[in-house]
Amino acid sequence: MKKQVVALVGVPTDIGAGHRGASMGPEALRVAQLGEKLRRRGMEVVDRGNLHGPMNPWQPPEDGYRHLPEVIAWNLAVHTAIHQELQAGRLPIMLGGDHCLAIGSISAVARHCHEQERKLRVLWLDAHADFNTSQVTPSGNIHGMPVACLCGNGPRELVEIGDRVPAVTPDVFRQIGIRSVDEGEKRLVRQAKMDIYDMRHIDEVGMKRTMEEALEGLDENTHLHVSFDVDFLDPSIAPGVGTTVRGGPTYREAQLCMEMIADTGRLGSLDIVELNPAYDKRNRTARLAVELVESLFGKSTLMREPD
Ligand code: HAR
Ligand code: MN
Ligand code: MN
Ligand code: MN
Repeated sequence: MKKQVVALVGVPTDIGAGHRGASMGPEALRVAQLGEKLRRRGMEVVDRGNLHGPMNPWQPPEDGYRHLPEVIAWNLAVHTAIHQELQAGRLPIMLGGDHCLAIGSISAVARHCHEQERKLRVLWLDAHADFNTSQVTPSGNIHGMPVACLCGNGPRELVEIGDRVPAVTPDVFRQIGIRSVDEGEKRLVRQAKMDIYDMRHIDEVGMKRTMEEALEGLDENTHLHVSFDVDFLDPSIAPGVGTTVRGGPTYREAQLCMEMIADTGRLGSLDIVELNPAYDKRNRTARLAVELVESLFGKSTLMREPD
C-alpha cells in the first residue's frame, strides 16, 4: 500500500475570533509534537511551515463583520495551500488559527471533490454551529459564520472562494457536540435542515450511536473532512480555547468519536482550530488535541503498532 503523506499547514491568525491568541495555535501543536507522533504511527509527514497574512487590527464590526478584508486575505491563502496539497495526493492538516479559516480549507476540499468526482462529508466537531450571518450575529466575529458562508450565505468575497457558489450544500455537514447556538442562528439551522447531533442527542443515545448515524452512508468514493474545533471538548479537559462552553464530550467520548472516524478509513483532510495557548495550562489542551488526532489516524488502545 502507498504510504500516506500528511502535510501540516500552519495558519497563525485569530482574525475571525473574539479573543486574541488562536494565532499561537500552530506552534503549540508543533511543540506538542503533532508531526513526530504521526510519524510514529507510520505516516510520512511534511511540515509546510506557516502561511502569511495581515495582522489583527482589532477593530469593531462594520456592517456586521469584524475584519472582513483580513478574513478574506487569510482564507484565499488557505484555499490555495490546501487545494495544492490535495491535488498532490497529500492529506492536509490545517493548523489554526480560528474557525473562520474553514472557509478556505473546506472550499478547497469541495473543489478537489468536484474535480475528482468524489462525494464529500464534513464532520463539524464543535460546541457552536457557526451558522451566523451579518444580520443575526451577536458579535460580528466571522469564526461564528464559516458554515453559513460555505453554504452561500455570507459576503460575496467569502462565498465566492472556490470553484462554485455555494461551495457546499448543508447536507454534507454532520455537526457533533453542539451546545451553544444563538437565537437568530437557531432559525437558520432549522431552515437549512442542518444535521445536528447536539449534546442532548449524545446524552440520550450515547457517542457510539451518534457516530454511527453521522458516518452512515459513506462509501469508497467519499472524501471525509473533519473540522475539529477544540472547544468541542469539555472545558474541564480542554481549557485552552477562547470560547469555552461547559457540558461537552468527556475524554473517552472524544476518543471514541475519533476512533470511529478512523475505522471508516475515509479521512481525507482535517482542520484543528480554535486552540488558544493564551488560555491554556502548560500546553495541556494542545497535547490532548494531538492525542485525539493520533486516534483519528488509527491509534487505538489494542491495535497492533505499525511494523
Ligand atoms: N456564536 C457566537 C458568535 O457568533 C460565538 C461562536 C464562535 N465561537 C467559536 N466558533 N469558537 O465555533 O459570536
Ligand atoms: Mn467553530
Ligand atoms: Mn466553537
Ligand atoms: Mn482526495
